[in-house]
Amino acid sequence: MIDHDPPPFDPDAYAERGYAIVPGALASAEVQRLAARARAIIDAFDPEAAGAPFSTDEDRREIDRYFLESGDVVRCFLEDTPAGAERRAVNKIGHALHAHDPVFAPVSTAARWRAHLSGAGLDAPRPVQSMFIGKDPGVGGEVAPHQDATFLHTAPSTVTGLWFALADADRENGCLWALPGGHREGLKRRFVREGDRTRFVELSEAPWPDKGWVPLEVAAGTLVVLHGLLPHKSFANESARGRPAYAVHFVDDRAAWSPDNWIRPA
Ligand SMILES: O=C(O)CCC(=O)C(=O)O
Repeated sequence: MIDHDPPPFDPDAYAERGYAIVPGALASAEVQRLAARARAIIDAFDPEAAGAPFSTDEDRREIDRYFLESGDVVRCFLEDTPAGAERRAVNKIGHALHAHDPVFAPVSTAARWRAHLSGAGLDAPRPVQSMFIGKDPGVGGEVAPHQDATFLHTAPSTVTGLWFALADADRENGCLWALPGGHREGLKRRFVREGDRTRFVELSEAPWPDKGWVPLEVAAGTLVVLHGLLPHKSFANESARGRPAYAVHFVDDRAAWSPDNWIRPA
């Protein structure tokens, strides 16, 4: 299903800023296939199966077994919509589309993105987590500032995100925002699993800066390569346009996987 060769990206700009923007990484037919596949998964999903709504407030994830058991399956998570809301929107589908979904898996292989991953410093890349993020019009929730290395820890830190826009993303519909250079400031917190419980371990008391964030406004089909220590976030989508995206997170197999990560890959 490779429609075309993905364009290269600039490793120097990546090293400097902590992210790289690669327009045209997915052909438009591929973008449409992925978006249609996500819609089909969501249409087949019974919201009652999801239990409590998924919350984008990180602290409430701690008690969510539905979340903890999703590392090796394809499962829908609900938006935290107010009680009594007519429609229960899906916030995301996770966390093993890269392994199990016939449409998402071929887009997720390391071979296809080898040059980008190697430019980002991963010579033995392995996908460990993936998610489709809906950001539906009017209901797509905020994603609080975070670093992906909080959730996927290796020593040394190697997690690298490949984030694909499946529609044009801009300030109006809740595009990604990043803190350029913030990947050099170290890891702020870790999300660790102890049995069926999880908790955050704070590594720095410094709050996220208010200033310096930049919007990553990109066209559908664009790939954004995200350094695992780069602070990023997105605002709620209050517009009438969706902002679907697909993200796959890779680690380098030569690094030591931290056994207290929430996810337990096979
Ligand atoms: O798409 C978003 O709004 C957030 C995605 C994200 O945080 C990630 O892929 O790590």
